[in-house]
Amino acid sequence: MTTEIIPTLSSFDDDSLSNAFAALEQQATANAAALSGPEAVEAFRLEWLGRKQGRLNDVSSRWLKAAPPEAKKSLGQRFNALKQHVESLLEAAAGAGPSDAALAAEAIDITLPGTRRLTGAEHPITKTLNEIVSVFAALGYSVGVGPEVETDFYNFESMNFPPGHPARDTQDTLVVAAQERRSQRDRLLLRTHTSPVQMRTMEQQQPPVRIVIPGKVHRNDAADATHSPIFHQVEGLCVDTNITFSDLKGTLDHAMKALFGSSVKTRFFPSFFPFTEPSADVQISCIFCGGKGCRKCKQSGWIELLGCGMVDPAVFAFAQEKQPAYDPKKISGFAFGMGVERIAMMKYGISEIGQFYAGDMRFLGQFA
Ligand code: 2NM
Repeated sequence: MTTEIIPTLSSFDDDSLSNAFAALEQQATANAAALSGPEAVEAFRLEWLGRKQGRLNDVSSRWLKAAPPEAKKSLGQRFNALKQHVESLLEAAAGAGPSDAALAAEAIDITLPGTRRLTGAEHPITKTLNEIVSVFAALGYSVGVGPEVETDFYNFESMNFPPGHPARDTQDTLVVAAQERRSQRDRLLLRTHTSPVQMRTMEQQQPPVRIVIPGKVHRNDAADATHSPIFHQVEGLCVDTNITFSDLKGTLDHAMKALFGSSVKTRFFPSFFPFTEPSADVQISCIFCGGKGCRKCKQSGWIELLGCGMVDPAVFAFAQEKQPAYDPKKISGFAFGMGVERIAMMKYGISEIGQFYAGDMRFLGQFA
């Protein structure tokens, strides 16, 4: 848009006024023709009709004031004609925007009810995982995380799974392809448990250690009602001087009461895990029948829920390679591991593990 100011008028005869006003009209017409978009139209309005700096204001204050009395009437008429012309230009330019029909189509009917936004909720697996973690956090445990793609060393070797152990077989483990060039210990796989994070933690941190590791794990299992190749675990590790099996029993008994209710009982059965010695399976009194015997507990009154044991000195020996303080003659520890899906299924009475991953809002909405 041009920014020429209004010229000074020296003579006020009819010809001079005609020429001066014709020039302004021509300018306004040319300006208006070049307008595109609502901002340009508004700038045009300000430039010509603005109350303080508009050109018409200038004409009125400078020409009209300077005019001799006999020229004022003629000048005023021309001024009004010019103003009308500019206003009609403005109207035409503004009208070139969206049509009334287009505006109506875009309009919002504010009398209609609003669109309700769904409130998000924790997934039942996340919720259960957080509950388990909170129970241990309250006992002073910290939370560790680590990679889901692990090396054979951290996932198996350092956990005392000897070469040839069936768990190392690709029948049970999902491995990363094309790694023939790597040594056995550096080969990558999808972690089958969160225990490697405990070894990584011990390498970084001297005892005492109290840590829980929640996370996703992978097994080369066929999916069925209670198995999924991807599931979640919470594992825990406690290392200090004079940690005993009684500490393990007391800790897990407390944790099960905190998770399932204070009337729940626990019992420990001898078991085997490569990374613990002695090892135990933990059962809780059936939360459905209170221990009397029902279909859920196969009439036994007990339900098996997790594995645990005293950390094997062979595991500490691997930690000692980086942290000499993990001397099995000076320290001891216990470890445990539980499946989050299994606990969530028990807590909420879910019979198909696949429900957790199907993304069906009718299922998930029940946990909101
Ligand atoms: C289980 C059962 C028993 C376990 C052992 C360790 C570590 F790192 F200390 F060796 N982490 N987790 C463990 C022991 C896990 O899960 C069923």
